[in-house]
Amino acid sequence: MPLSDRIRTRLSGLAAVVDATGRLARGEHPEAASQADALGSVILDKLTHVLGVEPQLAQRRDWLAAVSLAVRDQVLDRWLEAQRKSERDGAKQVCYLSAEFLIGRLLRDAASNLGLTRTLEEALTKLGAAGDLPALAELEADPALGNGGLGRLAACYMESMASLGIPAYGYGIRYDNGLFRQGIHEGSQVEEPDDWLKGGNPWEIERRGTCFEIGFGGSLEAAGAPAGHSDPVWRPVEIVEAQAYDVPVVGWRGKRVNTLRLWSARAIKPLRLDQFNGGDHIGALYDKARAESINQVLYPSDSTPAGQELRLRQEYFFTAASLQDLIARHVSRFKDVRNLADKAAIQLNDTHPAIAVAELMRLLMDVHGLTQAEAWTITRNTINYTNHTLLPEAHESWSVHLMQSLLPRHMQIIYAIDELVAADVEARASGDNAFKAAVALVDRHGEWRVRMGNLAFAGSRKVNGVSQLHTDLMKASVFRDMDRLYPGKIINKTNGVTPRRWLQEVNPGLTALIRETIGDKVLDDADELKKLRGFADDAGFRARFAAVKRANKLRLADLVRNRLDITLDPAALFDVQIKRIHEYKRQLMNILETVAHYQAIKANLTADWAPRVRIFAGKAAPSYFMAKRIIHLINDVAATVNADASLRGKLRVVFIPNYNVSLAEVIIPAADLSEQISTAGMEASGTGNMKFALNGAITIGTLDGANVEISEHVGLDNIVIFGLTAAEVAAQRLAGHDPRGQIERSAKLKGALDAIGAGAFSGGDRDRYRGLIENLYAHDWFMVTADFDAYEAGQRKVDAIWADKARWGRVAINNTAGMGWFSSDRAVREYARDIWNVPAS
Ligand code: 26Q
Repeated sequence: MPLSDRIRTRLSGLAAVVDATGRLARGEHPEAASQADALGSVILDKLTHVLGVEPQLAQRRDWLAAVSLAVRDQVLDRWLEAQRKSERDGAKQVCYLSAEFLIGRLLRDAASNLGLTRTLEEALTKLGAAGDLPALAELEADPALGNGGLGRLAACYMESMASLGIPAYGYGIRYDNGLFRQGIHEGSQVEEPDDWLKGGNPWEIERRGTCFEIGFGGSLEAAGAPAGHSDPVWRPVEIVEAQAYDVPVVGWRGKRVNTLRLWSARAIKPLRLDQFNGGDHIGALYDKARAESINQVLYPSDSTPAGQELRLRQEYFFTAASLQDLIARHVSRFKDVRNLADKAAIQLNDTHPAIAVAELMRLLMDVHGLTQAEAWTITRNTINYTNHTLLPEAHESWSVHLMQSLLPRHMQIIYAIDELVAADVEARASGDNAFKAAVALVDRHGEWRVRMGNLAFAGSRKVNGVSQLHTDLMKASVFRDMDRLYPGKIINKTNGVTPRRWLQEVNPGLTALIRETIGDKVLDDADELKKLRGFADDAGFRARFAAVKRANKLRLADLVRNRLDITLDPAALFDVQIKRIHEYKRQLMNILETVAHYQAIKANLTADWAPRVRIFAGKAAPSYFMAKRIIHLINDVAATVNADASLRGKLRVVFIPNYNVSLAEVIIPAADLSEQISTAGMEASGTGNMKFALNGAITIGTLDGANVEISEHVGLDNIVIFGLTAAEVAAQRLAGHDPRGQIERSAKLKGALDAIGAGAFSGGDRDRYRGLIENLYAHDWFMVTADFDAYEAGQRKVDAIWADKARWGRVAINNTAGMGWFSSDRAVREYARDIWNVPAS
């Protein structure tokens, strides 16, 4: 039957399967085929009645929109049901406040968690849509509302909370422009805006009725309230409106659908009509432009806080809107704000929303009339804080001057909390002024600044690190004094990743093999992966495991050929480092070893070199000069190596531009080797490390962050650990590290640096990498020279394992088998039990 006739037939059958509201009548179609027909009918209905497109003329993007809306209908049913249920049973809710949610594309995720993927594929085939599911799904914009690990962790936790049936709201910012798109021009990074909303977003629902006013600036006036009650009235000079956009978060098997509520700013009076009529057409829109600037862009820094006022406005904007929303919902449910701590747990994802401590105090005192003491108790029983970094330059602080002018009432409250903390010190260690200064919320050395870490810490019930090592180091360094003042407050919650997205969805081949081998229970309990250990010695299973990996490598090779016109041999070892470019993550050490390896091959072309592909991807903060130079070096080395015919079949180097969640989804299942080589003590946890191992890659890594726990779970025989420990790094820094001596003692490192310095990869330009090299000789804060030889030896160990295919297979399988514990379900269950005090299934 021709397409148009088929469509007509489907449309005529529509009424039978779609009820009056356009929803698919569930449960009436036991047969898979009829389910596909029913879903197909809804898709056609969306195409014609929502998008207004003639099915025969529909383009791929129209099909994608129609499919997304059809799946969304099913999501909405469960979403409303979840909300009704929470309303009924008055359950405690989790509020996850995060400036970043790196959620990735949603169609495949939602379809997969609802068990709709097959039906959808079938429906599309039957409809003769302009593209199959993978082709359509790839057209979806990848919402890049985060920089990296912290934002992606928030997304994994949202998915796990829904999967475990925990009522939760994620609160963040609806950035008009996500993280910049990275282009590579003549080897260097160029940044382009990411206008991801251009094509519309079927996954969000604009909540016109959910708006809150957010004030900035102005002054405080005395109101003459009774003693013990809050007196000042804050009269902001500027007020913007926060408007909610909700994105559904679908749990595994549709267990629960939670809400990710993202705020967008708008002016209360967007147009000054008299000014416009007076001819000032631009000036008349000033308020609109100023308000909307708040959610215009995501700050592209992933470590150093940008000191701009706009950043503080963003932080306060989304935090204040979220707390107002939380309290409004709470009061409407329970009629009283005093039991807030029993009914809500707030989690601060790093210090970006730390102003919540002062804002919650303000709302409780100034709006709800509680005393400071009452407000302080509720605040400290409701809020919790997760720290994600030890880098001192990444610890947020705002000048008292700025805080005072932008948020005068909050500054006053911060001083009041500061006094409470000082009183706690006095009670413990009377007269210890050094102690007092260390835990103070206001740093009074030089220009006075508010320390957001101390504010978050003081205002929280629990404070957690994201791996055991990181938590231990938190207690020993940044929060040593806070830990002494409030012992027991710091706890560890090692990160996890969702096995739905990071195994089932990205690696259907491996998932099918695993299910066939150990059964379907693994889909609901990642701990079941352990059972794969029993198959590591099974040559037949190893062959199938290897075949899946090879298929994934072919897919990545396709992508690289299409995007970069470079051909990769799927038989080569795919050695991957993908993450933000940062000196502490040591992409520089990786590329230096690549150069050393290249030189070794060149010196002995006839030896039996195991073919390797060194794959890099990652963005550098636009203002991070060193990181951008490292990207340039990787591209320069890639150009030289890949152009050298004598290396064909031995070594390839690729830098894949514009790293994002979608790219990670193709690269990770295709990796043989995972590079997790940060300077020990500097990577708080890492989560990419977990995704690679879960997909059967072997890790070469330092004893840093969660690598330590990965090595415990997979066993030291199944991971290549090298280099200084965190304690050794600290000791060596203290004793004075001698990078020049290290370089002189390492022929390979010296050879690589000399070649780069001589312009071997920069067309004879000796200046391009002078700064990078001089910095290594002079300081080498990140211990690249100290760890280089150990890293190089580790790489040779990798070669030795690779040479023995049976051994490689066993090790790879043991990695997948050992990763169940790193499921975000485990992590979220621990948060639920030890921090939020909410039930989880
Ligand atoms: C702060 C102020 C102004 C502008 C930007 C920022 C900013 C933005 C993002 C500061 C830090 C970040 C992100 C930090 C981050 O991603 N940390 C990573 O968190 C992961 C999840 O816990 C860990 O696995 C990583 O080890 C850690 O680096």
